[in-house]
This record gives sequence, structure tokens and C-alpha cells, in this order.
Amino acid sequence: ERQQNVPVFDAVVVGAGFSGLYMLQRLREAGYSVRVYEAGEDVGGTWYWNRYPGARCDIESIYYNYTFSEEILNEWTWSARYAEQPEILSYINYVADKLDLRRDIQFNTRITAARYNEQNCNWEIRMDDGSLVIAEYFITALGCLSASNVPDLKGMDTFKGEMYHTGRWPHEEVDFNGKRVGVIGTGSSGIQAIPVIAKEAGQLTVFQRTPQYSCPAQNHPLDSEVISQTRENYGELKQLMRYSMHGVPSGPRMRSALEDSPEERERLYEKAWQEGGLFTLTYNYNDIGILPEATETAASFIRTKIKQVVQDHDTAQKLMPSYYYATKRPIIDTDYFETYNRDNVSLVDIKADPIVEMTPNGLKTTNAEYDLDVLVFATGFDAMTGPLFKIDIRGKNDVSLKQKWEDGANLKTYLGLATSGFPNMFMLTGPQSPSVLSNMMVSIEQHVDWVADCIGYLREHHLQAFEATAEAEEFWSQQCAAIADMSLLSKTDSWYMGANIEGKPRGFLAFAGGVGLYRLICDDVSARGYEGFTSELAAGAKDE
Ligand code: NA7
Repeated sequence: ERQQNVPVFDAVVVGAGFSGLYMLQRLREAGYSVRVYEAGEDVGGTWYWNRYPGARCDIESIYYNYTFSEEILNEWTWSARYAEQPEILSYINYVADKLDLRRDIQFNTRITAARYNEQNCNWEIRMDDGSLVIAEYFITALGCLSASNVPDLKGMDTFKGEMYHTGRWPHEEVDFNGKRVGVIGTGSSGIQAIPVIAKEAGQLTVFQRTPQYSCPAQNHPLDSEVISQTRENYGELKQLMRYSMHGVPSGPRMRSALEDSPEERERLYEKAWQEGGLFTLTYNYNDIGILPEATETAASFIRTKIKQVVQDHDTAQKLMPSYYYATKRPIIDTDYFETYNRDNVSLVDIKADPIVEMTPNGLKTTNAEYDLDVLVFATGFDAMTGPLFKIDIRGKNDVSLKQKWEDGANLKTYLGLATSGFPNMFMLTGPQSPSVLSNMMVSIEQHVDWVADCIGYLREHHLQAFEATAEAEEFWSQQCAAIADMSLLSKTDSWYMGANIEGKPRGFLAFAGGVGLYRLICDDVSARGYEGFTSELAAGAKDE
């Protein structure tokens, strides 16, 4: 193929969500030519696509924002403890406008393939319109939860009603008024959407595969006092967030749940329940999600709450989770369990009564038939590897990433940032990074800063073909598995384990050692001249 007239960039970034936008900013600031490609028609990523009713971030708004710019921190004011999707999307738009990011973003364009050219040490990147660009660095900013998982139900195409997935929600408002609505899925998205849809729908039927532990968000408007205090202390807060476990300023108390009396535990759990928050309950102790007996104390507290809230005995029983609490991402809600006390809401346990097929009129389980006007899939995502596999990424020797990682035991990355055989490719918030276990913003900024610094280093030293070694990724992958095995994380069927997708290999997909430790490791790797990576001196540089 002739490569004249093919645009050449220093870096191509795929995705214009929080990570892609900051990557663009950092590289552009350093003087590189960068082009971002985005499948959506505007910026926002997760917050562009997930427009379902009730969509909200589970990290407190004051910590869920960029921290790289004091000006941005001071200019933006969040309205509530937990920000709703439209407000987060406005924030992203505000940043994109302020930094004039759109001029380097091509929207409505999906990257379909990327191939490493060993001769030239660069990437040939192809789009869905057939066009081609070349970049020295190929950076994926695809998000961890962006490849929607829609179950392939028999007879789906015969259904006469409307169907939506929470992660691909239409821009026009969906009208539930008086309609018979079904929701499949009770993860975070389902649990946020169900109470809101219930208020509008004529009849809402929830199809639940696995019940979930959920605690009240206790959301409320933010008062100006909190906002000004946060602004004043952001320097310190930022440090606390960066060196924490999950990317928020607090962390678990250094005490076992088994050290306290049942009464004392009850008192602390109740206090946490009233306070609300993603980690409030678990942070009472440092062994929840780690020791089965300790974990059970928190789990049974939540089960008792469910029993107290839900009036119908049968429904309450069905809503009772049994897996190890905190081994899936905790969920916070607004009136989720209360919603089952409404006359127009009912719950179907599809483990006991599985879905058999869809019909023109609705959904059929083994024991019953449900007529529906609207069916909402809150069925989650093919997490972390899913978005990467949607692109035909080929490294050295024309090996595809999918081939390389095909078997779960072969998912190997170094620091979740790179993988051997794929030089000059960086994954932001990639598999085996701590991102999905954390406040995503802290993870994103850390990854982007590390990658930007790395590219600066390579340029400064005239290095090319920057690649993780097989030994380094072997070691890292073993560490990820070992750390997960120290807790109960790998004992639960979750999307962290790849268990939500049929046929997906099982294996823990993240680094569970915390964002603080992870940052120290990454900084150490760069301080040692990028230990665990190889590169070569560029031809031109040799002649100099
Ligand atoms: P999740 O957390 O993956 O939840 C998806 C839900 O859909 C969950 O209840 C699943 O049950 C259920 N599901 C998935 N596939 C099916 C099929 N085939 N049939 C029936 N039910 C199914 O995704 P969310 O979008 O809610 O949340 C993702 C993250 O976003 C969340 O962790 C927060 O970080 C924000 P399962 O539990 O797998 O049995």
C-alpha cells in the first residue's frame, strides 16, 4: 500500500472520555501532534453513553474530577454529593471547551484496526470509513466498561416493543409513562434506574439473576461551606487520594471486624448506613472482603436491612445476596429496596425461573409469561478486555492482542499499561491496572501522567520500539493474581473475574493492591529508566 498522503501523528488516542481528553491535553502541551478518534458524536465516554434514568457516579463529586489544573478545580462547582450523569457530562464539556480540545478530536469515527509496523516502529491505524493514519504511539483510552453486554435471547428480534441497554441509552428521552416495563439486571446501573423508572411506569418487572448488597447513597445538595473547605484543602486531599487504596481521601481503619463486639459492629455499621457512601461500611474494618467471618458481619447487617425495608416476605428473600460482600464493586442507591414496596413493581428470580425466550409481546420464563412494552437491559459490559478486542490490534509478527490473550491464563500485561509484542502501545486504565477498583479519575490522571512522561523520556533519549519484556509482564500478571487470591475477590463470580460473560476466560482482571502502592511501583519503574521495558536507539540518533 502506498503511504503517501497518509496523515502522520506522534500519537493517536482512541476515545474522548476522561482519559483520552487528559492524554490529549498532556501530549499537546508537550508539543506533540496528537489526534483523538471517538466513536460518539461528542466528548464524554461513559458519561456520553450512559444516559439512563438515575445514572449517577458512585464516587463523591468533589473527588470525581480532574485535579491537574487548579483553575479548573476552582471554576467548577458540583451541586450534589453524588453528581448525576448530565452534570458530569456538562463538566467534561466545560473542560473540553476551556482547553479547546475538540480541534484535535475526530468524532463519529471508530478505530477498527491498528497494526504495528516493525520496520518503521510505528502504528498503522484504520478507521471505519476505511481511512488510514500513522502514529508513533498508539494509546487506547477506551474505558473499562464500554463494550455493552446484551444477552442473546432467543426470539429477541420478534419483540414488538422497545429495547434499550443502559450503556447505549438514546439521546431522546425514553417515555415509560404508564407502560409495562421490564428491567433485566440488578448491578449498579439497574439499581440506579429501577427506582426512577418505577415512578413512571405502569408496571415494572425486574428480572434478577444475582441479588446485590446495596447501601443508601444518602445523596444531598452540597453546601457552600463544604465546597470552600474542599477548595482550600485540595492540595492535601489530592495527596491523600493519590496514595490511598481506592482513590478517595479516606481508607480502612486498621482493625479487624472480629475484634469488636457484635454490638459495637452494629453501632458502626448503622452509623455508616446513615452516613452513606461507597466505602463507608467496609472502611470500618480492614478485613471485609478478605476474611470470610469478618465479611459476613457486614453482609448480614445489610441482609437485615433488606428484610426490614422490604414488606413482602417472598420478595425480601429473593433480594437477599449471599456472595462475599465487597467482592463485587459495592453499590449505593437511592430508594432501591424501598421500590419493591410499590404496587406496580415486582421481582422475578431468573435463577429459579430462567428466561426461555422473547416473544412479540414480551418475555417468557420457564413458569410464566410477561407482556412488556419496553425492555431495559441493565446487563453490564464485557469489562476491560472487551473494548480492546473490538479493535483488531496486531503487534509484532502480526499477532493479534486477542490471540495473545485468548486463554485467560495468557492475559499478561506489564503494569496494566503495556503488553509484550506490542511496542509503542499504551493502555490507559487497562486490564491488570487498579482502575476499576478505584476512583477512576485518580487512576486516569496517574496513567496519563506516567505515559506522557514516558513518551517525553523516549523522545529525549531518541528511543524507539518501546516494549514490555515477557519476563516483566509474567511477573506482573502473577502479582495481580496473587494479590487477588489474598482476598475473597477471586472467589466471587463478578465482572472483575470475567464471570458475567459467557465463554469469557476466568481470571482476576485488575491489580488489587491499591492505587497508592500502584503509583509507587510505576514511579519506581520510571525512576529506574523504565525497568522491564526494552527500546532501541533510533537510527538517526546513532549517526549523530
Ligand atoms: P454489572 O454490575 O455487570 O451488572 C449487570 C447485571 O446484569 C447483573 O445483575 C448481572 O447479573 C445481570 N446480567 C448480566 N448478564 C445477564 C444475562 N445474560 N441474563 C440476566 N442477567 C444478566 O453492570 P452495571 O452496568 O450495572 O454496572 C457496571 C459498573 O458501573 C458498576 O460496577 C459501577 O462501577 C458502575 P450477575 O450479577 O452477573 O449474575
